[in-house]
Amino acid sequence: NSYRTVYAFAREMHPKTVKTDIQYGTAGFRTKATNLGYVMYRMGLLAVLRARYKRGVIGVMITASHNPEPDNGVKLVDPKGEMLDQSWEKWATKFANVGDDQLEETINEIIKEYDIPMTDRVEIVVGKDTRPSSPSLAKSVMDGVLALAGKPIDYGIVTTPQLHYFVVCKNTNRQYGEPTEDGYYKKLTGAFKKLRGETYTNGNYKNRLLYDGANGVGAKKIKYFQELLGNTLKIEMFNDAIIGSGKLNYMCGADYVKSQQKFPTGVPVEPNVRCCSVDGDADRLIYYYMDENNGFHLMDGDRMATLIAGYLKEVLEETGIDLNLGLVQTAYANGASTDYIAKKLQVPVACVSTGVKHLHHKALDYDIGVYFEANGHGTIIFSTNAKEKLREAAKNNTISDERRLAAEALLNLIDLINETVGDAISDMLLIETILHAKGWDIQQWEDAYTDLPNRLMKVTVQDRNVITTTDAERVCVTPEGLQAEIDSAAAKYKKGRSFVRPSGTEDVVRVYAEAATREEADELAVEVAKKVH
Ligand code: 16G
Ligand code: ZN
Repeated sequence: NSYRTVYAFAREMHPKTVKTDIQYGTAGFRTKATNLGYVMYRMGLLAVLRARYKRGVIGVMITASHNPEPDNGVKLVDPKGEMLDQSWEKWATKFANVGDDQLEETINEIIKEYDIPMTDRVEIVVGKDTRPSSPSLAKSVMDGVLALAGKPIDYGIVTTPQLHYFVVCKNTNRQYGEPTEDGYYKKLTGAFKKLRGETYTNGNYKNRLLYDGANGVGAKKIKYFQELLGNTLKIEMFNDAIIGSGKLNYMCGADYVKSQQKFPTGVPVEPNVRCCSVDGDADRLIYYYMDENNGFHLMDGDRMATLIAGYLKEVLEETGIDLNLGLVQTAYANGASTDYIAKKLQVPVACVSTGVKHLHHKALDYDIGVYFEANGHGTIIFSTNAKEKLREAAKNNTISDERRLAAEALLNLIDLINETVGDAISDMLLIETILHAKGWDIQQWEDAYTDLPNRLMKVTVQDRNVITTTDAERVCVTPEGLQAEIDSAAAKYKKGRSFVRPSGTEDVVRVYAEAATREEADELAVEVAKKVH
């Protein structure tokens, strides 16, 4: 076998311009957009190989999420809608870093290792965010797909979760939904309207929400929801600057609000009014409000997780069906949220390493698996067993109306949820549904528990990989002795907890600390950061 065209294309149109190696990290490749042309071409090649190996449709998403506008990135989506399997990440890294003249050889190597049939005419779905660099990078991906005789399907500008949804629709023969933007909007808004019923407000819940689109794709796509939902939910959108303005994620968006713990620019401050922000590819969501004293209140991924898990538990009990429900968090979850979930809600909690793929994987262990990172990325997945039992119950005339209706409500919730990956807009509709059902305003939601003050710091070291961890990143293994020092530092503070881990996306070590007071959390973080140096 020879893949001459692959080399010719590479040499003439997508030559490798960067000498230093890059690594397929937690969320794929991510760097300055100007350094990514050849990487995209090669990911097009790899997508075709993966699709032929899996005998399914593979997705390629071009985005750098919450990062600044001049950055870009790429991630591959597997047939079930999950992130590229970890066992292939090394191939992605290899494909990105070999010389142009080694591409043929590398392709032959992977074909041989996996015995990949090279005849199938596979489809590769390609999506991109609103970055000015994205169109030309998408073209590079599609050139790679064509070089190996795959069929690229260009979805244009879409959110990351929309792309995951298209991949799953195509691979399940449309059982999951229609693989079109329209199909996606209709599925979500249809379920939302059924759940809301005839009364748009309820108790303290008002159907008005301020929405920060981060000047990105989340702003473009919310318009379809505004139109389809009308007065059911009045979404007032802000931060929809034109493409190329440089304002993407700038002082707004979910990452800014969560990490700066600040109200975004561009959204009017109205005391006690519910607001939310999405990030640059609309897979993260954060809620917040400003009180009448200009105090800022943040409702992060942990808050959403607890609200959702608590509500699902209630509805599940009403159905009378025995299904196991669990919640998955990371070490960054606020200790107060973990306490509340485990002790008050009595829902089992698991802790895994940072990164969506780890959370998603663990959530598959439950019939109903809720997962959220504190940064606002999360979703809920339902097992086939859960879906079957709920469908049976919804049709069963021998059980009480209450039980039947509860099963129906859960089925509608499943339709509202994007099970493939965290989806800011779908999560937002879910939160709105729950607050509406409970008749709660945002303050009542906040009343569940009080966050422990916490502090996140970055430390730059010569080699961040000297730090290794275990037990879902909560325990530091090397350098030897560091964990003991962290333990003794944390023990000095009331409710003190701290951990360190090498970042998967930046060349830094991250330090997290929480304690009973703001001052103590800050002190603990600084103390641990000094030990890392
Ligand atoms: C990536 C992850 C995100 C994680 C973050 C941590 C995906 C799709 N995204 O953005 O889940 O929270 O990395 O970054 O997995 P860090 O390793 O630099 O702290
Ligand atoms: Zn994102």
